[in-house]
Amino acid sequence: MLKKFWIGKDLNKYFAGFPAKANECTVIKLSGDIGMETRKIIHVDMDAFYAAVEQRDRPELKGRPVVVGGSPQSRGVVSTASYEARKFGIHSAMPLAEAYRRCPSAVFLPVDGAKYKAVSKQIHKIFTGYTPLVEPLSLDEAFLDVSGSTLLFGSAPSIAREIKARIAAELDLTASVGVAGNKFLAKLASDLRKPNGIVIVDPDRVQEFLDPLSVERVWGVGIKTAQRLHGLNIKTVRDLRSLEEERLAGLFGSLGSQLYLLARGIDDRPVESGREAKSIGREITFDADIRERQALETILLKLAVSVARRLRQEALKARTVSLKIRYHDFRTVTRARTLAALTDLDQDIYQAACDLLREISLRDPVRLAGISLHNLSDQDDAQLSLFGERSEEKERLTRAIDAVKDKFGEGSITRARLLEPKDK
Ligand code: TTP
Ligand code: MG
Repeated sequence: MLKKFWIGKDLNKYFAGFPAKANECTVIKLSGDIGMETRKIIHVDMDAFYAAVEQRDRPELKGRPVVVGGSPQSRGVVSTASYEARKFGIHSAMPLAEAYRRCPSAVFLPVDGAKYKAVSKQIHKIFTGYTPLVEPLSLDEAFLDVSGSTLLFGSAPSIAREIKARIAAELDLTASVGVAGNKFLAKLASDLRKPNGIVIVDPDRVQEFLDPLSVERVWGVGIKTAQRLHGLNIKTVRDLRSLEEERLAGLFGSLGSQLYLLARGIDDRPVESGREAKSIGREITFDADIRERQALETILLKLAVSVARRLRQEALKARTVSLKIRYHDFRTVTRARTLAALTDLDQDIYQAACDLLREISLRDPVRLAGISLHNLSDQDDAQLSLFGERSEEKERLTRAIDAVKDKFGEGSITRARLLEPKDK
């Protein structure tokens, strides 16, 4: 079967001539929001960034302890320290006076924000040579989704190696890089062999990779949560996995449900590269697993009504509808469809989601369904109806329903199919 890759506005700009049109109506694998089984994420984090830039620009500082943050006589704190200075126990956020006490022979330098910003721009430019889906976390750190780039640039690990090599050759700096199937794992990986490291998480050995790590490394676990977990004798990710989902949710609320998934290496957060990548989505985890298509379609309707309403509240329209299904064993598939025209109507989104559901096997029970909208725009590019019925009429009806909801609340009007038997 011919595999089609979605090429949105961004990607078209980048990879002109690739065999797909942005506005054709086709079932696609949406780069940036594809199922975790195929997503390829790279996390890059520069080593001792401010200090490394200073050492590069003043070669006499290479190999010496360098502390960036200001004069040791000032009351400021350390922004960062070179790896040579870290051997003395100096680290970010430590008072400069304390850093001086630990290593009086270190070179103390002021923070040159403009310079680091300029270098950061150069690094970003290298990233966007491989994918437009780049999400910077700070001046020296970013996620890249290269799922749609491998045909052109090779495997994710080879892209990661190339990026490291280019940062070294073109900027004379080193970076640590993680490659994995999601953001959580990629960020963990980049941190494991610092400085100048590369860690590739084999999708088949995620649990092996995660289990020995301490719970503090799990996204969302701060000092307080770590203390509570230690109190329960939970020290490693392997220990964390022994807690049942209900128990974790009871202990930590929604963070608990997140920890349950992360401990199993599951993280669906997409790489968000700015306004164009902004998405609106909603998902529901069911109380009990579902197998029946009709029950799932009812849930899709509820989700479609909800995300379409959000869209209209933000005065946006969407071109791409994405459906996520998670099975009882956490396998997750995502399918997306680019529509022929922008829409903010419940029916259009519901219809697209139902079409996508037909692409997905329902042999196994499902524990979660989600709809997300991508390729959002505040421009009205077409009055065309997508699915036959006259669009104007549907729009008028939708506005009227919104007006009632604005006035009387979200529950004031509900589609008959969404009513529970007891409501009838
Ligand atoms: P980090 O990536 O946290 O640190 P780093 O790059 O210096 O060292 P490494 O990643 O190898 O451990 O932060 C990036 C830059 O952000 C850092 O060079 C300086 C700045 N920074 C601060 O100004 N204050 C802080 O508290 C931290 C943590 C970083
Ligand atoms: Mg860094």
